[in-house]
Amino acid sequence: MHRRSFLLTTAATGASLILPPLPRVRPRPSPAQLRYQRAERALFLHFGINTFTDREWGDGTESPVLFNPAALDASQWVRTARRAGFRSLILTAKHHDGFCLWPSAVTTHSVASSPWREGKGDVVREFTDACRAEGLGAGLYLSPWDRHEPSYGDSPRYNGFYIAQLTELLTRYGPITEVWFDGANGEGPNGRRQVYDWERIHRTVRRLQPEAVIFSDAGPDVRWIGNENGTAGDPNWCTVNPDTVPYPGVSGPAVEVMLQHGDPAGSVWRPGEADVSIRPGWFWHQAENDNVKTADELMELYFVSVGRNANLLLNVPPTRDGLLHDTDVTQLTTFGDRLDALFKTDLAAAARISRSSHALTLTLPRPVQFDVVDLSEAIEHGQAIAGYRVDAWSGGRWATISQGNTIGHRKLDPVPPTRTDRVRVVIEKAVGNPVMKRVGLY
Ligand code: FUL
Repeated sequence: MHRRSFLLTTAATGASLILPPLPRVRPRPSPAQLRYQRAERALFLHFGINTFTDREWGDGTESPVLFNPAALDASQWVRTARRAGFRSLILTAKHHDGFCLWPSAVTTHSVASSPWREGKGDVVREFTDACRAEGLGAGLYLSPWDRHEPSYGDSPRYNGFYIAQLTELLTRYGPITEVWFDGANGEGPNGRRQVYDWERIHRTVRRLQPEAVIFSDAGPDVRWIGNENGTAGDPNWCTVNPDTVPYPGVSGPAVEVMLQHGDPAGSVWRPGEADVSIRPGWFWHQAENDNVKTADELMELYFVSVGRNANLLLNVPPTRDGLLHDTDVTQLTTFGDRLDALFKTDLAAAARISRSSHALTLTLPRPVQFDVVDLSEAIEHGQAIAGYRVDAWSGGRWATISQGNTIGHRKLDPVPPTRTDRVRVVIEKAVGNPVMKRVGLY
């Protein structure tokens, strides 16, 4: 059997492997969630009026006249993403300041009131067209919090306005892969608080873009990982208890733990997405040009996000020209090259595989030297491994080189440089029936 198609099933292997209490039917990913998880990383683009005011959060009083990215070229964003191995991008169509990067029919606070392309431009159009031209997924961020819109805080009215904007974005621009709902929000005018109609918002996405995944603190498809530094918890389960995080923006210690770690006994499948910016801020600021994360730092982030069963959403903000900055492009493409080099040759590719009820052993034709173990569960069957160890055969006995809790879509374990011709993965604990998909050595 080829190693990649190998399945290890410890179906019903005795009670010692099974930890109670568990839902009777283990949650599994939807086809859209599975597609999303397999894509592993996306590029985030924070771009808007803040780019021109040098702020992170605008207050909604900014003049649209400030928006004029003279050299804007969305295909530069998308080509860079592709070159660095990213499979999709997400653009901030509207941030908290309310300025719209597309000509919305329900507000004049948009590109239509700017000098850019003489008020005839549409950044969302150029972005989605560029994604499609390069074969990458296009996602959109539409801030629920809107500090410009007068109806904000008058809940039914603003909900109608928000649904109208969402409908424009989801009907004008072809397939959208991910819809991103931020948890940040504040008071409306006169201290009135907006009560969002999440149910209607979700229904609208499902109706207009049934293939898209919906992101927020509270999913329903993809959950925020609970911090903005790109780091997933360890362990990190794709399952959560939805009652602990009922709506975006809810906070508290239990919420943080649920977002970071998920819950092995959780009743819904809601994998984590780890967002982080390549710069200190989310928007481009001249003063941060010397503070761009290096390819080495991005590699470290990859191991604590993708390597911990989460997707990585890496923000690279376009400049005032409307282009990704040279420094960011260099670090990003070097990062992509490093990943390619690291995962180019799987040293376990020629392994003979044998399995028992709870272990998988790779026997290689000759010794190989590696320092990364790459593990995957067949998550289409759910996530069940709750404890494992990796052993290498050395000096006539097995020595443990790594130990972990859960695996999920992907777990990357850096190990001390190890030379051996035999490796085994032993499943020590499971919730349900663990199905191991793949072991790679790099
Ligand atoms: C936060 C926002 O307030 C930030 O400005 C940024 O958009 C980040 C991704 O999410 O909640």
